Amino acid sequence: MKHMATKPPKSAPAPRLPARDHGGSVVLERRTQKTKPPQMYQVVMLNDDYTPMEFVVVVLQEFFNKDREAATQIMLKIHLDGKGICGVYTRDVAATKVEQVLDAAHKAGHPLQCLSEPIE
Ligand code: TYC
Repeated sequence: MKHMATKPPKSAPAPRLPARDHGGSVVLERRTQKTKPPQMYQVVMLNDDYTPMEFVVVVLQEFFNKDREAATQIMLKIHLDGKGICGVYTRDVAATKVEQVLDAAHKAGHPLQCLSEPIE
């Protein structure tokens, strides 16, 4: 096989066997934590000339759990700067948020665009 679709699984970590000291008691070695925090993704919303401001504010409240004040600030930032961050999530949650926004915008007939991108 020339190309593998996914990486082969990493081999399992060596089992932590109890060490015995000379007195016969069991001592467990301390291991440093190996699990990394997951890669996080920011959901970025883009400005356009057609989507109503009110629609963007409602989307930010509904899908990104912003209160009306925060949603309005984010919408205005996008309107003025061309884009803005709606929230930061794990990959699948970010992908779901993007889908929800695009679906709501499409159903309402607005060209609103958003995307997710890895951070750091
Ligand atoms: N620029 C839009 C208008 O003037 C409002 C808008 C804000 C659109 C943010 C998209 O992501 C957006 N109606």
